[in-house]
Amino acid sequence: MKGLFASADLRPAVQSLGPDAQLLCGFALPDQTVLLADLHAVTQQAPFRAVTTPGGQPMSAALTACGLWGWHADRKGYRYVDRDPQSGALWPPMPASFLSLAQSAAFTAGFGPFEPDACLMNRYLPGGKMGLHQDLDERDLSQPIVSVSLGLPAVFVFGGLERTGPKRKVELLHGDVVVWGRASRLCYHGVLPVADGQHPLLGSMRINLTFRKAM
Ligand code: MD6
Ligand code: FE
Repeated sequence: MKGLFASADLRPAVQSLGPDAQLLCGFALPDQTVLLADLHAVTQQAPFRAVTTPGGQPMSAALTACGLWGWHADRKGYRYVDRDPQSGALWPPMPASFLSLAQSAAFTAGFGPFEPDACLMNRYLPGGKMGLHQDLDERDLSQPIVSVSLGLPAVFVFGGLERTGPKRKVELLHGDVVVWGRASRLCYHGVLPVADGQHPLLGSMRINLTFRKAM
């Protein structure tokens, strides 16, 4: 999709996606070097892995996590687990760079103190997508979701509290951060198939970090 704006530099710094939902354009860019180094270290300890949904379908995005809780999907369902099912070890600690980025993004988007205890990481290869869903496995829905996009661009679809109904489509570029909470906390959202391409730092992939207060 050709974006609405001719160049990333011409986008407004903040775009509203609805009540209590904001796109902070390029918010993570000043920290990208340390974020990518920490991402590399965390995914050495807990590598991206393919997961299968409870319905038995492979998810097109590969998954891993850091922080106290990681989100896992298998035949038994979706749930937060405190250990990496692949290694049996605790999930790697959330790097300080991740935590401070998530907290400053939540603050900038108008939320109070954000104390994420889970960072889910998804790796999309070209063609990878995420169907329309709500994030509702967290026990604490009073805290927002902070989502950081790295690598290849993707089109994010953001709807309302019902699966049907109007949706916004917005392109997420490397370094963009989306924050949604309160009135929008349970909004349906998804990611259209990632187009083929090469990102100068990440190559042929998109990585999304989502921060939540899970428990
Ligand atoms: C995105 N990700 O990749 C949006 N939700 O931009 C999600 O909505 C998401 O990556 C639940 C679990 C993992 C995710
Ligand atoms: Fe989600």
